[in-house]
Amino acid sequence: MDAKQIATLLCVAITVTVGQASTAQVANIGNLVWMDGNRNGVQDSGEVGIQDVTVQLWNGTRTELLASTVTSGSGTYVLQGATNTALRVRALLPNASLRYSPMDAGGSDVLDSDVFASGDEAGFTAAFTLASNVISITSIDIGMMLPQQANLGNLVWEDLDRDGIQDAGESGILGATLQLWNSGMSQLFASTTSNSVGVYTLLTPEPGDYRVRIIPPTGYALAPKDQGGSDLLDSDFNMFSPAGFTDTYVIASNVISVTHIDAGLISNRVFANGFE
Ligand SMILES: [Ca+2]
Ligand SMILES: [Ca+2]
Ligand SMILES: [Ca+2]
Ligand SMILES: [Ca+2]
Repeated sequence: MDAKQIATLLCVAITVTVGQASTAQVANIGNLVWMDGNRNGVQDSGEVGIQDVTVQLWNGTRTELLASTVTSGSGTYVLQGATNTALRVRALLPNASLRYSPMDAGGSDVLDSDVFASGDEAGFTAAFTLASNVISITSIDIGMMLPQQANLGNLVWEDLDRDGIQDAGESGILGATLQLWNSGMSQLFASTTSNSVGVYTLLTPEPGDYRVRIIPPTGYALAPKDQGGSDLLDSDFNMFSPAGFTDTYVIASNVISVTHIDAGLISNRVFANGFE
């Protein structure tokens, strides 16, 4: 704190002293919006502030916007609010790719994020009331983060004996189309094809509920699903209802990779020959 800041504080203190005890005073409320690189809700060394984030002050019931500002180049903000009345701070996500960090993580209010991460109150703090002798609070901080993405995969194989199980000698199939859909199968997020050894990877945009869909190459049909006792070795795509889709996979926020979503394919040619 430099001499000017001290002088400012003294000035405020004097104002408090001469004012009526029952009169609401004004306090500075702050002070940081930061990029939570490791998504843990804690301000860690190396995590920097985010510039030009709109931060607002609302009344406690969120019916009245009282003040608004934007963060500085170092991610700091200051809002002025009355003491002795319920208030909330709100920070707006500066773009659609960001999310709020987990709230109240770790053990320190100085280092945590103070806004709800989801729900109706996402981006708002809980209501708080500053005592009349408070002139500045700097522990109201907001963490923002990129959502965790997860790789889903990873094998399309030729099920020579048509038992729905990955056996020795059964190799990968090139050129199957794999798609990532929401659980309701109304939104397509990503598409890829299996490579020369039958491997594919789809990247989820964020944690959530997903299904993978397969469109087999010409001449192939799906093997039976969930055969044998091992999810690592079975086929996970429905032959019917909904045909070509897996069941729903719930991808939690701490999941970075799922590699047992595999598809067994049966060659129509082999199938036909078998019944000739
Ligand atoms: Ca962090
Ligand atoms: Ca805090
Ligand atoms: Ca097999
Ligand atoms: Ca599996």
